[in-house]
Amino acid sequence: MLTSNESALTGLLNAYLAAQLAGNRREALRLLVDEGILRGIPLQTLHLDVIQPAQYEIGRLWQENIISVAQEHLATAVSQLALAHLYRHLPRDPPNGKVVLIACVQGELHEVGPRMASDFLEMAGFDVRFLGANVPPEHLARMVSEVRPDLVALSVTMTYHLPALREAVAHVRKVFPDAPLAVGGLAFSWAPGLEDQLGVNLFGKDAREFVATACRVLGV
Ligand code: B12
Repeated sequence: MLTSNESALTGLLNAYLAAQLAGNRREALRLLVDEGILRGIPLQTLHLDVIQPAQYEIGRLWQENIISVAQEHLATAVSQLALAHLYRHLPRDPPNGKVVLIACVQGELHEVGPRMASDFLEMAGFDVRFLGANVPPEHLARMVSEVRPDLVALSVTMTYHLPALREAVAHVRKVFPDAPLAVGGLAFSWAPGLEDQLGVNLFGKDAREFVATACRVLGV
């Protein structure tokens, strides 16, 4: 039996998904703001219980050939706009003085997850440098040596990008041997335990767990 909150959220998720599939950006934003923020739904809930599952559902529809690649692109563009819009409204804890540099490994194009993770880290007071998709390891390392972040976080969705993750880790360790490293993204849910083989720490399965682990590990 769903509680009224759960069924309101399910309704919002379905309406958001419909707006995405129709490519209706105004309606998607209206739903998140008028039916979400203005009704007191926390931003974190809109991210993790509306936008993220909607993106996963888009993936399922695409995999099953119910929607085309073009429709997936249209839908993802709606979520990118939604994240940009919600960014202005993020409640932020006071700065905690810790810098996190977060990037997708080379070849990895799935950037919505680490982008959402960046927003969650900012809400918790971290100073975040988000590099987005497909970051070549040598350029990642160069920025790491310039910025000297408190945490380097790498996102991997496709398991075939795990060699690129190894490369990225090796490059970062060359310039900053003690850099704390966080890894995450769907690749790890498809290959559990992999982080141990890579000698890196997994920081959680979603943005909320990531923030909790980052706070614990960095003593915030
Ligand atoms: C949008 C999308 C794309 C877009 C990405 C656009 C963009 N700008 O990001 C494009 C079109 C580029 C794309 C391409 C491909 N995709 Co794609 N894509 C998706 C889709 C539908 C949504 C991804 C998304 O937005 N997720 C929402 C975010 C919020 O969730 P998330 O990424 O899991 O992130 C959360 C956590 O994982 C975690 N997290 C993420 N990063 C990190 C990092 C750290 C350190 C930590 C601690 C946590 C963490 O926190 C995040 C927030 O809570 C997924 C479906 C799915 N199930 O994810 C398929 C999916 C991932 N794609 C898939 C495939 C197959 C591909 C392609 C190979 C397709 C092709 N034949 O070309 C290519 C590969 C591209 C590449 N080189 O990387 C498959 C993968 C299947 C598999 N088992 O391997 C999926 C699952 C679709 C499906 N069901 O078949 N894709």
